[in-house]
Amino acid sequence: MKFSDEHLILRDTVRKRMAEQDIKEMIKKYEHHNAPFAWEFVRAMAELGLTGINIPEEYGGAGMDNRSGVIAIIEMSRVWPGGALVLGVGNSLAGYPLIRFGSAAQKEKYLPDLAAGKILGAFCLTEPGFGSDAANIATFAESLYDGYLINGTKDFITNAPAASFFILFARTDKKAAPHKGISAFVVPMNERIADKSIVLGKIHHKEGLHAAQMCEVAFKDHFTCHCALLGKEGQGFGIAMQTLDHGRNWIAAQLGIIDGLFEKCKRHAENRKTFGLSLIKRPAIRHVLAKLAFASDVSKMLLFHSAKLEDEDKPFGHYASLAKLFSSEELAKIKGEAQSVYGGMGYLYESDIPHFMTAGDAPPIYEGASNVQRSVILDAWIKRKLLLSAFIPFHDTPTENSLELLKQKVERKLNGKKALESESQVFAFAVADFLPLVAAYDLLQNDFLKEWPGEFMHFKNPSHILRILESKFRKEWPDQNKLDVPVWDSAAEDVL
Ligand code: COS
Repeated sequence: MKFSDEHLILRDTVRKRMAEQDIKEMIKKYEHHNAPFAWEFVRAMAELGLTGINIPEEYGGAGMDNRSGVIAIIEMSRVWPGGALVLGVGNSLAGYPLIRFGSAAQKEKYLPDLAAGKILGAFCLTEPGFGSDAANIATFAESLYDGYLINGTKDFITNAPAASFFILFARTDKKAAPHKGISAFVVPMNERIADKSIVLGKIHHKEGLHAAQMCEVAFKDHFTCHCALLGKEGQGFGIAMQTLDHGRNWIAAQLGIIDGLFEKCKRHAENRKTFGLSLIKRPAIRHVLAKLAFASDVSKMLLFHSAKLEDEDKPFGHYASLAKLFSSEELAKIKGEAQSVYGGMGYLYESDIPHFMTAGDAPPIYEGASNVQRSVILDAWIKRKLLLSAFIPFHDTPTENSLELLKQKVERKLNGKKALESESQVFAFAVADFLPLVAAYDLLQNDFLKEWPGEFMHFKNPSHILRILESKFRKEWPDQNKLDVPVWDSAAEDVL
C-alpha cells in the first residue's frame, strides 16, 4: 500500500501540532464533564485545514482524500481521543452527507463555515427507543404545502450542544416499509430556535470523551422549509447508511488510541526499573507491547484498505465494518494490559492513562455497535460482497474449501435471517470476529507484503504479523465445540 508525500507530510504536521504545549493545556481545560466546548481546539485544527479535510476546495476545504482524513484522526486520537471525536463527527457525519447529497444551495450555506471551523453540525439519527434498529425511528416530519412540521426526540447526539445545523432523519411516510419511509433533512439551529421548537437536553455525563459533548435534541412542532430536504423524500435511510459507512472509517481511525497507549507504555517501560532490570527487558511487558503493535498494525491494514477503496469509488462499507470491529474490540480487550504496564501510576489522571481507558470503552458501542458490524460483515460475506481467500493455512483439516465450509455452516445456522435477528448468534458472531483476521491475512499477502507502509506501522517486518495471524488461525478457528454453546445456554436458563 503506497502513500503519497502529501499523506506523510499531513501525518507529520498533525503529529507535531498535537505534541505542542497548548494542546496539552487544552486537554486539561476541556477533557472533563461540564467544561466549556473545545472551540479552541476546533480553531487550532482549522488552521491546519482539518475541519474541512474532505470538503472540496471550491467550498474552502482542503479537498484531500479519505486516507488523509483517517490519518489525521489517528494522529489526533494518539494524543486526545475526545478532541479527535469532535473533529471526526464534524467531518464525517455532518460534512460528508452535505458534500455527497447536499443541493448547491445547502453546500453554499454550510460548507465554507464548516471548512473554516466557524461552525459544527451534528448527526441526528439515534432515538431513545431506536439505536441499532435505525430503520424504525419514530421522529415524524409531516409534509405541509410550504414545508415540514417535525416532531420527535433524538438522543446521544455528539456535538449537538455546539451545532449550528443538524443532519436529521425523520419518517415522512408512515405507510411505506420502515426504511423506505425515511427522509433526511439539514435543519439550521440558532439561538432563536433553541429552547422553542428545538430543545437541547442537558449535556450527558459520560464515562470519558468529555470534550465531544453529547445531548438529547427534541423537535417540538418544528417547522422547516422544503429546501431543508437532503436528497429526495424516502432516500433518508440510504443516506444514513452511506454516511455511517464513511463514518465507520473515521471511528476505526480511533485506533490512534492503541498507538497512544503503545507509545506511553513503551516510554514508561524504558524508564522504569523493577528488581534491578528495566521493564522493557521483561518478557511479559514486551509481549504486551507486541500485542498493542499487532492490534494497531492489523487495524491499520484494514482501515487503509477501506479508505483506499473509498478513494477509488469502490464498495468499501464491509471493510469499514471489519476495520471498526477489529480495532475497537482489540482496543477494549487490550487496554487493561496496557494500563498494568504502568502499575499504580496508570490509575492516576496525571499519567493520562485513565483518559485512554475510558475513551477505549466507546468505539465498540458508537456508530454501529460491534454486533451491528458483525451482522454487516456476515451479510456481505454470505452475499459474496466480501471475498476472502478460501485457503487458510494450518487449519486442522487444511482444504481449499475450509472457509467456504465455515460459510455454509453460518448460513445454515442463520437460516435466511440476519445475525441481529437470529437465534444462533453466538456461533455466527464468533465467525464475524474471526473474519477481520482472515481479511488482514489476505491483504497482507496480496498487497501489504509487497508494499509495507512502514512509516505508519509498528512492525518493521510484516512477516511477524503473518506468523501471528497463522498462529491465531490455529488457535481461534471458530468451532462450535470450542464455543460450548449448550453450556452457556443452560447457564443462561439458570440465571434468567
Ligand atoms: N449503503 C446503502 N444502502 C444500504 C446500506 C449501505 N451501507 N445498508 C443497507 N442499505 C439499504 C439496503 O440496500 C436496503 O435497501 P433496499 O430495500 O432498497 O434493498 C435497505 O437499506 C435496508 O437494508 P437492511 O434490511 O440491511 O436494513 P436493516 O434495517 O436490517 O438495518 C443495520 C441494517 C442494522 C446495519 C442498520 O440499521 C444500522 O447500521 N444500524 C446501526 C445504526 C447506527 O450505526 N447508529 C449509530 C448512529 S451514529 S452515532
